[in-house]
Amino acid sequence: SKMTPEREAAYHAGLRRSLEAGRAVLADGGAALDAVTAAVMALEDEPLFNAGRGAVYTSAGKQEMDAAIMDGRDRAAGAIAGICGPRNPILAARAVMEHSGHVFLIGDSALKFCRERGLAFEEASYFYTDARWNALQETLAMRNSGSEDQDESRKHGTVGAVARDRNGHLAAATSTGGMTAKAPGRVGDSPVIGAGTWADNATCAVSGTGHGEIFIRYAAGHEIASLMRYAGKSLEEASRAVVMDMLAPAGGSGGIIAVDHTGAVSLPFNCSGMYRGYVRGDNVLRTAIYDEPMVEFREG
Ligand code: SD4
Repeated sequence: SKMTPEREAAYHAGLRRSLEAGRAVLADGGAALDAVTAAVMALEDEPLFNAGRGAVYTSAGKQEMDAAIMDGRDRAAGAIAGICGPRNPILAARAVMEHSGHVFLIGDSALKFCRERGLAFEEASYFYTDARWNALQETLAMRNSGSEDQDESRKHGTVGAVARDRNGHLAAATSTGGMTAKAPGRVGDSPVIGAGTWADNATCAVSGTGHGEIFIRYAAGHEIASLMRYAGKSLEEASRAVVMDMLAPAGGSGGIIAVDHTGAVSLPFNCSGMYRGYVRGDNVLRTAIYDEPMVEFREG
C-alpha cells in the first residue's frame, strides 16, 4: 500500500471535508461537542480512514471498532469498544455519554444499547474495503514467516477531532478500527478516557493516534493536560514532551492533535507522517499532510 499521488489527494480531500464539517458547526455558533462529532463522522464515512467504513481487521478477520467522545465543560465522556454495526461509532460513544448513565460500554451489550437508541446500522459489507482486507492477509503472511511488518499504514489511520467553540468550551472525539491483525477483544487507547481521548476546559482537548498500548500506559491525553496544569507548560511544550520524550522512547509511535483553552493548536507526531489540519475562526483553513510543511488555503 504505497502512497500514490491519487491516494494522497484522496486523504487530503477527506481531511478537508472533515475540517469543513467541523468548521460549519462552529461558524454557526455551535458547540465544540457537535463540531468534533461532525468532523469525526465525516472521516468515518470515508472508506480510506481506519474508522467506521474502512476499519482494519482483527487477526480473525473481523472489524472491532472503538470510539470515545469527551466534553470539556464537565468532563462528561462516552466510549464504546469492540463493536461492528453502527454506521458511525462516534454516535454510539456519544449516545453512551448522553443516555446510558455510564461512560464505557463494550461488545454485544453496547450494540443492543445502540439499537435501542435507534442508531443507524450497516451490514459488514458496508464496512469492507479491499485495501484493509489485503493488508490483513499481508500482515498475517509476514507474521507466519516471522518477519516484522514495517508498513506503518497498516497500524495507523485512526481518526480524531478536537475543537474549541466561541464560548471557550473544548471537546475531543476519536474513532478507530484499532491495529491490523490485532487480537480479537483487544482494545486500544482511542476509547480509553485519559489515554487516546481527553478534554477539560481548564487545560486542553486531545485526540491521539498510534501504538495504543503505549498511549494507554503513559495516559497520553491526561499527561499532556497534567503537564499544563501542574507543571505550567504551554500546550505545545506539554504535547511535545509526551509525544517526543515519553511515547517515542517507549516505542509509542504516533501523534496527537490538541487545542487548549486559549485556542492554541498543537499537532506533533513522532512517526513518518500524520494527516492533520486545523481551521481557525478567521476563515483561514490550514492543512498539513505527511511531513510536508503546512499547506495553507484561503476559503471564500
Ligand atoms: C489503537 N491507536 O487502537 C489505535 C490505532 C491507531 O491509527 O491509531 N491507528 O491502538
